[in-house]
Amino acid sequence: MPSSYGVPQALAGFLWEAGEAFLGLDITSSSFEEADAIILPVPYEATTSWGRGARWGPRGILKASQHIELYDREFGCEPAERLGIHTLPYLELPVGNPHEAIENLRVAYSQVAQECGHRFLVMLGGEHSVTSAAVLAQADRHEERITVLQLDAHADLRAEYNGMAYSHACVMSHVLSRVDVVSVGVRGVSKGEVITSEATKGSTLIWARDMQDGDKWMDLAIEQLGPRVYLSLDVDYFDPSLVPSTGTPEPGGAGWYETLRFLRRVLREREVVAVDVVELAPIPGLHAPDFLVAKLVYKLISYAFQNRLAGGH
Ligand SMILES: [Mn+2]
Repeated sequence: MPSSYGVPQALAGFLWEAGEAFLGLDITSSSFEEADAIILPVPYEATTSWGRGARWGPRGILKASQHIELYDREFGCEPAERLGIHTLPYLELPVGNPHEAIENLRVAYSQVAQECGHRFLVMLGGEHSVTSAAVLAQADRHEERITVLQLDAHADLRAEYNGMAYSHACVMSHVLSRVDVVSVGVRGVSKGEVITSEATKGSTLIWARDMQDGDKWMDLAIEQLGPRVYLSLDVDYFDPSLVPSTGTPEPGGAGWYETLRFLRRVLREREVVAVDVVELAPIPGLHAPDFLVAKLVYKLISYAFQNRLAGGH
């Protein structure tokens, strides 16, 4: 019997809501079983502290993605034509108890990752707390310690925030015992977080200010990465002139091209086990940020298969 919305039988026990396909790709052109990349949209939001709307991030990204030119000058081809990309429906989590929701996601994500095997898994949030569920699930799947590369204006190293341990502001403090964390683009942190980072061997902060003087920050960041990397991209990493659509915007963020150069290197020089893109809170009528994030997801998938795309076969 086909499961709800065509998800594989092993995933049928979770709560799915009808979604839409990344890039508007025909679902038959990229089935779950045959796809090279799997997109998991998780429209979860419960603990954002200021601006709200991250719940609408996955929908904003998927809608904007339908307007992307599929041709990519960097590879001289249409990556979407050469790679199978499958989008799962929206994964719904219980709201009300953040701990329960994130635990629920950890179980669901583990199962999705299991079904994905070595294919490229991209989770679309939702608020940043979804990352801790994915990171813990990935840490369980790998014997060697993995590194989380977090692109984010914030360090997310608080033990708790507004009385909540499972807040979006605490993501990295939860996983630091299991993984190393390299945060890039940091510019809005508490004194306590700086002290925590400096006292923790597996924690590195690359400050946004230091990214203004050429690309040497990229070498520093990549040197800190172990062989296996989980990449988490909080869109507030970008300058708010590019992406104002996020709950806690900070001035002085990163631009487009240096980010692409960096990500292409990371996906070439390390094994990236999975990625997420979180905290986009679309502003009605303002399409540019949604489009930027959608295009970034397309770039990430293309970079994950850059050898195949550059090889021309
Ligand atoms: Mn952030």
